[in-house]
Amino acid sequence: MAGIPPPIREPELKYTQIFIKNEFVNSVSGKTFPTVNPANAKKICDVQEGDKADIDIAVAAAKEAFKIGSKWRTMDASKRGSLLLKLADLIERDAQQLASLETLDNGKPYMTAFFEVLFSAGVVRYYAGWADKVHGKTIPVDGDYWCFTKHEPVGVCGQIIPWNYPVPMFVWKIAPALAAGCTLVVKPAEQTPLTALYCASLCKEAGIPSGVLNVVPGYGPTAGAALTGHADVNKVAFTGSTEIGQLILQAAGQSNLKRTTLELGGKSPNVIFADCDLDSAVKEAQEGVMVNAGQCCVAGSRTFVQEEIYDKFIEATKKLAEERKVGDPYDLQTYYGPQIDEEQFNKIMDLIQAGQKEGARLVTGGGRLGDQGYFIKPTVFADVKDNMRIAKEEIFGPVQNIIKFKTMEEVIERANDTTYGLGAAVFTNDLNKAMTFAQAVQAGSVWINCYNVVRIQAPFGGFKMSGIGREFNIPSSPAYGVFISQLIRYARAST
Ligand code: TXE
Repeated sequence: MAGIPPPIREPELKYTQIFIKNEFVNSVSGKTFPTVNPANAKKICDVQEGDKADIDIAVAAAKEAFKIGSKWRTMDASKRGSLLLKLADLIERDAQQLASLETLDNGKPYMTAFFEVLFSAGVVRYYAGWADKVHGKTIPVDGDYWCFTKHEPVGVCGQIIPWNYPVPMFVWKIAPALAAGCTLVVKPAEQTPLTALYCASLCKEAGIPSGVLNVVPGYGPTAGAALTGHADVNKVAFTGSTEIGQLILQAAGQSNLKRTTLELGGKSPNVIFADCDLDSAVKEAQEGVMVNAGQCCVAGSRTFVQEEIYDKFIEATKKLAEERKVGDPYDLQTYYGPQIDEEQFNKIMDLIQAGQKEGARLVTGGGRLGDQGYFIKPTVFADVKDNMRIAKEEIFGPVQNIIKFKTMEEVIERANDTTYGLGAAVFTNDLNKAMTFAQAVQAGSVWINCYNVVRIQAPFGGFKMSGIGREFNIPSSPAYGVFISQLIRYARAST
């Protein structure tokens, strides 16, 4: 595509160690772990494996950097903003390298990775602007007094990120914290440590002082748990499974009542009314679930289709799924690549089999693609019932479940009949229907005639067991917390 530099199929592997106090160091234990290319299941390289001892050192460094009078604490807020602007420029400068590395370590198509890197630079730039605009209030209290509020950075933030969007997740977590003046220890997912370490080197190059940002790759139950249970960590921001989110909340309670932001799983409903623009709804609904090989927290994994257009919708969806190009992620035409690892691959295949056993109609796909790596064919089920496992559990794979419905009242109840509440969408040309659904559905983001529109200026997060708190906030006290808001978007004018 014009304007995009070509991918580097064998990007240089410069950073494979733990990043503490602006230096790359080996783990205390001397242990390493392999990171694997999911497109061929071969080891890319070994990475230093952080554990409790390394987390302790990293937290101590972050605590030191946060001390009153430290370089970071005395830096002008506007200067923090300018460092973030520099970081955004560096991310853009190295977009080709970062995207190539992401494709290698994660398996996502290079084109997607490239745009995610550019998006991430934009996120950093957005927060650069916030650094000197976090204002307090003056409050006319009763009596001979005046009162003002001042926002303070929370302190040492532990940031635990998943593997599905490694660069965006890294910047979503670090940029608001740095803008607010916090210090950080980041634990990237064990499947995808390479781009986080590369970004750490860019933070150093941008001039972020020593100890402010530390990155400790390692496993969840060891390095991750050490971070969440640490008494000197003031906040943990986590994106991952609901199951681990529950553990993190427990660890926060048992250690020091650290604040937590949790962005967890979903089983998002996408409701297609008969009066929609059918072609657009078919395309958006499928992309809403198959993007990133289905490894997306807001994936619209329950497609409710009104009975009048049910058969037509299935036919068009099948055709589209069979046209999708799945395979080599370095090929610019590839729509999606492999699943992240064998565990995720097996989980998805197990759910596909459960769907068949429980009586859903397999319209297309349903199996492995090729004989190496973790590729799965675009899979579509029809006649899915609400109580089937594929309609209840987060699949996190390229599996679209089509469910028939008749009326608005019925579909609202069924859409909300889940423990999750991350995303939801409605396709209709009737504004009343769109607004009725948008207000009744329990979800942090509601899309109308579009799907998966995520913008840095709007809050992002879940209802119910999809999480606590919102991304795209500034972690300062007292003004941050749980703000429940609904995001309603009109991306396309209906004609
Ligand atoms: O997630 P985990 P996994 C969902 C999706 C997927 C399932 C399992 O359904 O199939 O979760 O994926 C760290 N203390 N999502 O196993 O385990 C771990 O090292 C502290 C949705 O990859 O939640 C990694 O850095 N940390 C999701 C991060 O948590 C721990 C994205 C996520 O891993 C830990 C990913 C512990 N005890 C998966 N155990 C989304 N919301 O987008 C693990 N970790």
